[in-house]
Amino acid sequence: MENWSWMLDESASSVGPQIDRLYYIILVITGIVFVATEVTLLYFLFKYRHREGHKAEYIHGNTKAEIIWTAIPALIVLAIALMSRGLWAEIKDPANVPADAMRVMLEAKQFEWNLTYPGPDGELRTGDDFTVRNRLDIPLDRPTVLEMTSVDVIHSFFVPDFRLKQDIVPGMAMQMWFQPTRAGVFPIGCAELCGIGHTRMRGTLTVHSPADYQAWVNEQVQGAASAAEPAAPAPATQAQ
Ligand SMILES: [Cu+2]
Repeated sequence: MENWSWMLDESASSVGPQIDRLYYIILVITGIVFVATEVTLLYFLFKYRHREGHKAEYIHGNTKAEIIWTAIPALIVLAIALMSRGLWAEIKDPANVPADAMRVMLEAKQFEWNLTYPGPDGELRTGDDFTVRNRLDIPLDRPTVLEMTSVDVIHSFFVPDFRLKQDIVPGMAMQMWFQPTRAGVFPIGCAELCGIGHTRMRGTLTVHSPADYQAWVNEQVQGAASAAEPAAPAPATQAQ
């Protein structure tokens, strides 16, 4: 609790500052509405309290007031939608994914994240791809785009430090890109109650320096190759 703060932690992705800005704008608007509503409530509680000799009277409402208090929130919500629309499209519209982005496939299922990486050839959907469970490892120097699918129910891929969250709906292909701004290890969670093991659906996002990322890829590819080898002699030992 020593580092506790009212403010958000420093973000670790290129879109973080813009999302934080929207967050604080919405926090200020809802904060003002909250305080104004509560103050008004307390005022009326006091003003119309029970007093001897005062009789309650029937009033029918006020159309003008109702129009005003419906229109103002509607305009505020519309303004927030328009303000956030551009950033949403920038992150999630496939047309805006940078051409040099590294493509990683993310398959959500009860209760894990399976991530398929382009192997040493840098191309996804080729023979040297490899799949890792609950680990998203990416290089610092370039954008990453996630191609997200779910095999069972709705999950939500959530990286708080990157300010990214995306529902993954079965039958739909979702995309989201981002560029990390610093190396480090960040938690991944599922933000959609997706079944009994929902809370186990956690992972880590590791941002490596470019050289470290290459080393990690080589390690995974070699690991996959050596894991495949001992599988062949297994029937012979069983036959003894
Ligand atoms: Cu889930």
